[in-house]
Amino acid sequence: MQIARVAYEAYAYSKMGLLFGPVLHVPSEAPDLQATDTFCAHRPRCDVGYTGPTCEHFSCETRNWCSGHGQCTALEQCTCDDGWSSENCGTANCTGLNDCSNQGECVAPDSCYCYDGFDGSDCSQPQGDDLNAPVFNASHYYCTVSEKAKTGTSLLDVYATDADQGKNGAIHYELVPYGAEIVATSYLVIDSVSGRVTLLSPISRNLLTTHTLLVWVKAVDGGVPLKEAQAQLHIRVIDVNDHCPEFHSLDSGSMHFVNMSSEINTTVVVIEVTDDDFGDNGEIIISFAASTAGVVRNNFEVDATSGRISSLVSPLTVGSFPVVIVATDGASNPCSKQLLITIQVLPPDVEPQNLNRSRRQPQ
Ligand SMILES: [Ca+2]
Ligand SMILES: [Ca+2]
Ligand SMILES: [Ca+2]
Repeated sequence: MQIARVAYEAYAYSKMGLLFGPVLHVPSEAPDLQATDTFCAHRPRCDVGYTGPTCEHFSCETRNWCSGHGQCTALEQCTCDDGWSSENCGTANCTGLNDCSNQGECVAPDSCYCYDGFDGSDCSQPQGDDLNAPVFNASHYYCTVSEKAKTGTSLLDVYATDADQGKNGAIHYELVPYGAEIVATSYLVIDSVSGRVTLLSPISRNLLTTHTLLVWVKAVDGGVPLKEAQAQLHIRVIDVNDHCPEFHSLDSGSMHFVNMSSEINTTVVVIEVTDDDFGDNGEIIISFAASTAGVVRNNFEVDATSGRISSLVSPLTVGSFPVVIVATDGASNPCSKQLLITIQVLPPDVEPQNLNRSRRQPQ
């Protein structure tokens, strides 16, 4: 908490005007200090209009950050890009289009969005009948993507046409969940004008219940009422081997007892292993390590799939045997994990059940 104390003292001194350097535009009240605060968390909230680690930079916060159409050149002062005006640069200029003839919205410089019933670049014309629905160039679109593909990766382009003119023939695209499969639309985004589908975020394959995402894509025209068409997107997600086998239930060095006179095929222990990948990447082969002693191999075997270790002969060789278990997945770039256990073969007069019980419940 030393850093926290220093940070707070710096804040307090700044309020008393005892610090030299840039003027700090911090608020009049001290910020709340939390027990787990770090220096960053102690950074004072800046007065409106200021930003930066010590609030030394001016901003155009109350000007909506210049609406993305200008530069903040002084405190709460925007210099607008060409075609934009007003204090916050949020007003587009459509004087070249007769200000949309007062029958539409100027949504960008020299770009009108006409109200229902009006059409044309300056919205001066009446909107005719919407005669035709959009038509996709395919009813199904397919693509494949790795679960490691990054945000912004382009997946495919959809395309539709509309035989009408003006607003009635102007198409925009939308993604629509396929029934209850809303998860697909959370990973994808479509450019409403170009129809390009891109990744909104990487797809975690092990969070999906199926390896193919299904989603509808709509093409919607600007008619009143509008007409639309639908096509189906099939996004096949390829699993990447990003998980290694993991051992469960057993600690490294755990000891397992079996009596030397046990029958052949007596279970000594079952090694539980999981792998969160899919297909071959999630398939697991369990084996003894290559270095396993011959006496272990002569007395025991491990089932590659179930992980069950059982006796091969009777009687068994008495002794304490360290055994390294290897779990390897089936990927082309396989991942392996190892676990050390000890198998102890007991003389005939000692019951392994009693030893296991005493280890689990020490008195
Ligand atoms: Ca149309
Ligand atoms: Ca794996
Ligand atoms: Ca995976």
